[in-house]
Amino acid sequence: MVFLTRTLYYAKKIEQIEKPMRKYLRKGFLDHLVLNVRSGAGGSGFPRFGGMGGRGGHVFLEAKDDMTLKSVDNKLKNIKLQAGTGSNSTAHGLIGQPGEDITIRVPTGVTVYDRNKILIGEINEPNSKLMVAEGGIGGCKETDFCGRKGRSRVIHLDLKLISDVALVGFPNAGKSTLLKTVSRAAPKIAEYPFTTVKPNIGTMVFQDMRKISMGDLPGLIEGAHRNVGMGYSFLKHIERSKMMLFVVDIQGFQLSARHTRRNCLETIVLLNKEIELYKPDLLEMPAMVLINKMDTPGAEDIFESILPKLERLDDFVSECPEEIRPEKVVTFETILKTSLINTSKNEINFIKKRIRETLDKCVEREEHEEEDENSVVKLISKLQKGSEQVAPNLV
Ligand SMILES: Nc1nc2c(ncn2[C@@H]2O[C@H](COP(=O)(O)OP(=O)(O)OP(=O)(O)O)[C@@H](O)[C@H]2O)c(=O)[nH]1
Ligand SMILES: [Mg+2]
Repeated sequence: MVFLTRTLYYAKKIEQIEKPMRKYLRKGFLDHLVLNVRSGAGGSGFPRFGGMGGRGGHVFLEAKDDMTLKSVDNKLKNIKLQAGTGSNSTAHGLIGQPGEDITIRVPTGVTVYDRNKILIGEINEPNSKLMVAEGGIGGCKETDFCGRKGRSRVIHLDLKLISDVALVGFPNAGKSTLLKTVSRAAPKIAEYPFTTVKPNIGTMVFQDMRKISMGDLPGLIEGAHRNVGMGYSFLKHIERSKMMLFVVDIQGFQLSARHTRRNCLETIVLLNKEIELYKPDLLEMPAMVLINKMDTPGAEDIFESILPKLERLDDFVSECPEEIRPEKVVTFETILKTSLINTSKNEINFIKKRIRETLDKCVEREEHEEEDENSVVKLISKLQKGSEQVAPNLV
């Protein structure tokens, strides 16, 4: 009996961890797609004259900004993704023509894996190409003049959105309101949690035509890394961003009467913890926090009391209960407060300016660090070369 109870307990735990994303939540947004592709076979060689068959066609993926995985899926449904066969070598044409390649247009930001989840490659630049199945070589002396077969491959396309700034926050904090305020995007906004069920990207345009893209992600809650709420699958979209922007409600958050109420500081610590549990490296990314809903009762007093703790988050975190305490603590480059439903044009411009400054400051710092690293490498190699030159000749 005890054994059975234990087994059921663990089965339930595994089910909780691997709970798949509910289908209706994924509707309209695909960030994973599986394709079957086949490269072409090589043509036969011509043994009598040493002729070589044409190679089989390759299969490529090419990044295009106007594509989404949904459009790839719609377009390729019922289409056989098979590249052409190389032509045979003949007495009239000793070198066979190569088979026709196929190029599949996919969105920028796709990572490609094979069926065993082994990485084939990434396509992060628009118009860049990646070969996913190489055509068989044409028949020649080495192959006994038989063309090699094409390669059949199952490929997994995993899309991670690319935006400069990723919005991170609990549900209802005002992430979509921020995106709507600073860009021309029109995300859905409502007073209930989980209004946003798929990522949206908007672009902030500045007077000097500088553009900064911002990704609005579905809200995170405690246990997101275990796929609770909208789940962890959206956390991956932070990975390709340059900066995280935490948006939090000054009044904190409570999902329902059954759940613990978390105050504003706790929501920040919990977001930190969820990101850490997903991928601690993400916490090295530059971050900024926007405390929203400053129009609500007592907001100014709460802000005054939490500001010193926010500025020294490390100290505050060390006093937090163990279950919410992260090991690695995020550092906020900028702390702002606002009321997004009452913003004037000046305030919107101020928020945009601070986001831009924070982003640029961090990028600049990274470049400096890279330069410093490069100059150290150069110095070492110079010293090594120098020592080679002055080393006494012992012969
Ligand atoms: N009082 C007040 N309400 C706000 C403010 N900003 C946003 N709201 C309201 O808060 C609610 C949630 O806003 P959203 O922008 O949808 O929040 P979200 O973070 O995108 O929420 P999810 O998509 O559920 O994760 C809406 O009813 C907004 O009108 C604010 O500054 N003050
Ligand atoms: Mg939203």
